[in-house]
Amino acid sequence: MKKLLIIKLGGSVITYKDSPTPKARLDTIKRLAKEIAQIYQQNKYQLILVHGAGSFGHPIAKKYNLHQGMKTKQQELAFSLMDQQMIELNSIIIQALLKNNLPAISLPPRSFVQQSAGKFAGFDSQIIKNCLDQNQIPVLFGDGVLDDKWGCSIISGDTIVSYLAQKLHTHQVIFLSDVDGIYTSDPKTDQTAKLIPEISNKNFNKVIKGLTPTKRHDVTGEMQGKIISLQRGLKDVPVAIVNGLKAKTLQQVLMQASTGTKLLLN
Ligand code: IP8
Repeated sequence: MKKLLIIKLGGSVITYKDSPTPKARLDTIKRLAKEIAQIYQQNKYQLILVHGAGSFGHPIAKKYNLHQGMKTKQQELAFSLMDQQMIELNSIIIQALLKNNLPAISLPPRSFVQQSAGKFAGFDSQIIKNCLDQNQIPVLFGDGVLDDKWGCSIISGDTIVSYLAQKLHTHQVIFLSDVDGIYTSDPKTDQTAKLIPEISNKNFNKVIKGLTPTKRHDVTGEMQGKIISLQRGLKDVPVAIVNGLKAKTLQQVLMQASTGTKLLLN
């Protein structure tokens, strides 16, 4: 029986997140595709991949306030353009996976998720199970979706990860970030920030307080949003948050080498 691994490729790992226009980290994507192929070839795991939006989604969502709905013609067009940009990013990733002989299949959330006033209420995960049964690797992503109250809203890849992890019998969730894990404060601006090796129910609230989002280019709450959506969804599923910009971290996590932040809530 294969174990289910859900891997989130963070937007800051697969794109230059601070770029105002879409810009992919092609070399990193290539390397990660190779590393994912090595895991797949071990024949021990079923894989679900979920990727973030980075500069393909956040700047345009922020510019046109698409996380708060669409009312104007300009927003309608921007929503369409954002969705197209996400397809482009997804296609770059699928192509890299295919080059490594991975049977990756794209599942754009906009085609099966509808939200209500920005709130996610789940979706039918049977399609994902069917893909896994056929040895396919479903690839989902944070996306712009229709919203019955606002017209449109954004679903973060993190929400999808925590939903799937609770719906399916998940062995482990791995988040690839552009830093080594969760820190006591933002390691990019605070030199005194310290890596938190483990998050449990005990230190959860304290950790959350230290994570103040910069909101520069991000419409889904950065690390704080990530952890909060994890806490809602992930009970009893081990989570590792590690640096995807460093080679071989994925393998290290699976070999239980202590790296990054481990999170286990119950
Ligand atoms: O980067 C956001 O997904 P995330 C999706 O996983 C868009 O939070 C389109 C901004």
